[in-house]
Amino acid sequence: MNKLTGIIGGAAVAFTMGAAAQAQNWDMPTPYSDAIFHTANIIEFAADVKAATGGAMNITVHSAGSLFKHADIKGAVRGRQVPIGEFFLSRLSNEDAAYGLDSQPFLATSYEDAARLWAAQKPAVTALLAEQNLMPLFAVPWPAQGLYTNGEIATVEDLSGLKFRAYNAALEAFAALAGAAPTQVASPDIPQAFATGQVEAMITSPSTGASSKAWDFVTHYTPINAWVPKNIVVVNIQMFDKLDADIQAAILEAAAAAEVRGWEMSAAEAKAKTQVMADNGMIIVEPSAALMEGLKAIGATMLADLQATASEEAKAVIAEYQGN
Ligand code: PCA
Repeated sequence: MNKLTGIIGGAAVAFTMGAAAQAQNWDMPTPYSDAIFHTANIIEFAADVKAATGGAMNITVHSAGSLFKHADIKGAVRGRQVPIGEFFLSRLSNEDAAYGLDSQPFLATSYEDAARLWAAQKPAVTALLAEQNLMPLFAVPWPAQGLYTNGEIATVEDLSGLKFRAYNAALEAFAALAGAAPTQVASPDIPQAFATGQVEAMITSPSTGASSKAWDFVTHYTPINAWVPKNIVVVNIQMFDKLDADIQAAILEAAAAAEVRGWEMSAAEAKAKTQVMADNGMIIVEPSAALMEGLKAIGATMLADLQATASEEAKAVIAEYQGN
């Protein structure tokens, strides 16, 4: 139908020929549950696209890894099994360090820093993704990452030997350098991993802390604000290019709105979900100066390691970010 539309001459004609007859249906896999604000934001994005196109573009969101598992979403969009999908951007750090900079401990720790980092990172990420026929639509940060433990953690030494939940390579390295024993656990499996003793501590946002009911398995939350990692929504460029110009424009406009809205949702979450954890009996402790000093020293080691091995693109992003 797309080819035919192209042959008979064009976007505007096809678009006005009747939305229902021409309706495009896109399936969109996302990794996180409906309880997570990223998913809510994406559902709103899909609704915006549908409204703006008069129903001609219908994006069905398949959340919580129900269509493709998190690890497979990028490949599914690249391989045109689906036209669009969401994933945790720094998962791709093994492809190029430029993807992982938002998960470098203490490189960018506030929303202001995160916005500057994304501005520096976006051209590099866009160029890298284009090599795989992918285009970013929008990226939204999680709240700053904090520490979940049983008992108070006064210094880095207190983390020694703890079985530690990790979600990417940077967190695994960070935990290992802190003397902990990291294990990769996907976010839906967090409660189970704590319940079975597979892990006993973690670093994640208050969003994931609250959605996984951290109060069932840890006593303390320490907002170390270690980094502000992002989820990204990408489209397959070839599949996007096949759409009518009006629909493309509607998607880009809804994406720009979703990015703004997502950053606002994230900032509101940070406070609200920390409060949910307190209301459920968790003890919220400000980190000691000694703990922060120790953790930042690990961050400095990791950044030096990264600088030694990173692509020129990644190093240029860091330089631009730090120079601003
Ligand atoms: N939640 C996700 C990624 C970062 C975050 O805050 C997780 O814990 O898997």
